[in-house]
Amino acid sequence: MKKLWLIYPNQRWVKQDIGTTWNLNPATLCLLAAMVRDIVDVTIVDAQFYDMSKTEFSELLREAKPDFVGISVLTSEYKETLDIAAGIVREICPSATIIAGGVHVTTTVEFILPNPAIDYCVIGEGEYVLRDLIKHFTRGTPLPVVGLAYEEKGRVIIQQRALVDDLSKLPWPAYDLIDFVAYSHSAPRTFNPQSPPDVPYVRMVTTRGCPCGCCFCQVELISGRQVRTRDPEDVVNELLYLKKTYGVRAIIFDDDNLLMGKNNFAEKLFTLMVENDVGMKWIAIAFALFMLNEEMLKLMKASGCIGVNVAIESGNERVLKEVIGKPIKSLDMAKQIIKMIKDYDIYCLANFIIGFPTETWEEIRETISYAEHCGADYIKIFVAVPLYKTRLYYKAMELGALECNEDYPKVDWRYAQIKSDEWTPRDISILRAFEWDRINFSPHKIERVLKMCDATFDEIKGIRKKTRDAMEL
Ligand code: B12
Ligand code: SF4
Repeated sequence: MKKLWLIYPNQRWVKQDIGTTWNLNPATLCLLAAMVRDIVDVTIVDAQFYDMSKTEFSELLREAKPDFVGISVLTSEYKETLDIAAGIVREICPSATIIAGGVHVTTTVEFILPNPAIDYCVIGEGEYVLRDLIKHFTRGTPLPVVGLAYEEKGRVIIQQRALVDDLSKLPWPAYDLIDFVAYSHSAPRTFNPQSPPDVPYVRMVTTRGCPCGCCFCQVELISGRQVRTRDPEDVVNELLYLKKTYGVRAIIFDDDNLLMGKNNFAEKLFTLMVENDVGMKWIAIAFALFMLNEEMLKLMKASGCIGVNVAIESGNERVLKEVIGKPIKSLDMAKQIIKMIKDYDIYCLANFIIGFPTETWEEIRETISYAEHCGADYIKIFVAVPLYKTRLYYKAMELGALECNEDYPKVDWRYAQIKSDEWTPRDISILRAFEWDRINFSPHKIERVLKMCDATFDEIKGIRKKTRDAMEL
C-alpha cells in the first residue's frame, strides 16, 4: 500500500510563547485516518505534541518517505507553520502529494493556494474529500468535485466547501494509531480554567454548524448554518469503548454549541449517558446559554456535568443585538441562568468581547461592569478579532477601522486591531488584560479560581505577570 502521513506541524517553529495551545489528542487526524486506512497505510505525526524540531521532523520524513502528506492547521494564528511544514516535505519528498486542510485552510484558501509546495487544499470537512483524493491517485477514479482547491495547467480551481451530510455515518477516530494514553493524561500546557475534570480524558465534537451568525465568528464559513449531529447512541458507545479500553474518566465537549442539535439531540445524549452509566465527569467549552432551562440542567448534572463556559459577549443590549447579533433575549435573563447553573453546583465561566466597530467607551465599560457582576466563577475577556470574511471584518473595513493589513488581518488574540474615534487598539488590549486580572483574581475570588484551575498561587502569579508584560507594546 502507498503511505499517507497526517501531520500537525509544531507551532513553536513560529512562536515559542504558545500559551493558547493545548496538548491535544489529534482527534481530527484520527478521524481522517479512519476514513482511509483501508486504502492507504496511515501514520499520524504530531510534531506539536512531541515538540519535534524541524530537524527531527525532517529525519523522520527522510526515513519514511510517504507518498501523500496531509497537513492540518486548526487556527489561522499559526498559518506560517503550514508553509514551513509543506516546504520541508517538498524538499525531502519532492514527489509526494501534499494536501493541506483545517480551519485555517478552509477560511483563507486563496492565500494558501499560491504556495507551490502545496498540491491540494481541502475546503471544509475533509473526510470524503481525502478518501476520494487518495482513490484518485491509487485507483484512477475522478478527482472530487467538492471541497478541493488546486491549480491545473495554470488555472485555479476552487470548488465549493465540503460538508458531511450525515455525521452518524462517520467512523470513530482511529485512536489506535496514536499513543492515546499519553494524550489523555496530559493537561493544557499552561494554567487553564477549562482543564480536564479528571484524567484520562477525551475531547469530543458531537455537532457541527451553528445558525446564529454572530458577527465575529467563522463557524458559518467553516461548518455552515445548519446544525448536524452525530447519533447520540453512537457517541455513548464510543464513550463506553474509551472507558473500557483506556479507562477514560472525563470528557471535554468541544462543540460550538452542544445544546443546539435538532430532535432533542442533547437531551437524548445526556439521557443515554445516564441510562448506560457512562459515569464520566464532563465540561463543555462553549454553550448556548439561551438554550438552557431547568430540565436540561438537571439532565446535565445527572450525566456528569461539572462545568460550562457560556458566551454572553457583551454587557450592553445594543451591542449584543445590533452589532453582534447573538440571540440572547435579555442580559437580566443571562444572569438568572448563570445563577441557575451555579445552584446545580456546576461551575460557570463566561466569555465577553470588547472593541467592536461603533462600540462606545461607555458601552465597553458596561460590558466590563456586567462581566464583574454577572455571577460567573471566572470571566474571559477577548478583544474583537476581525477574522477574515466575517461580518465584523467587513464592517471594520467599511468604517476604515482596521489598523492592520486590510486584505488579510493578522490573527492575534492579545492585541486589538480595530480603532475608533473614542479608543485605540492599544486602549482595548490594555483594558482587557487589566480588567481580566482585576475581576478574576481579587482576594475574595482567587481561592476558587486556583481550585478550578488546579493551579498554585505562584503559577497564577506568573501567568498574570506575563499577561501584563505582554502589554508593553
Ligand atoms: C475544538 C476547538 C478547539 C479546542 C481543540 C482544538 C483542537 N486542536 O482539536 C480548543 C478548546 C483547545 C481550541 C482552542 C482554540 N481555538 Co478553537 N475551535 C475548536 C472548534 C470548536 C472545533 C474544531 C474541531 O475539532 N472541529 C471538528 C473537526 C473534525 O474539524 P476540523 O478540525 O476542522 O477538521 C475538519 C476539516 O477542517 C478538515 N481538515 C482538517 N485538517 C485536515 C487535514 C487534511 C489533510 C484534510 C484532507 C482535511 C483536514 O477535515 C476535518 C474533518 O471534517 C472550532 C470551531 C469549528 N467549528 O471549527 C474552534 C476554532 C477553530 N477555534 C478558534 C480559536 C480562535 C481558538 C483559540 C485561539 C481560542 C483562544 N483564544 O485561545 C485556541 C487556539 C488553539 C491553538 N492555538 O491550538 C477559532 C479559529 C479562528 C481562526 N480562523 O483562527 C474557531 C474557528 C472558533 C471560532 N468560533 O471562530 N479550539
Ligand atoms: S453562537 Fe457561537 S458558534 Fe454560533 S455563530 Fe455565535 S459565536 Fe459562532
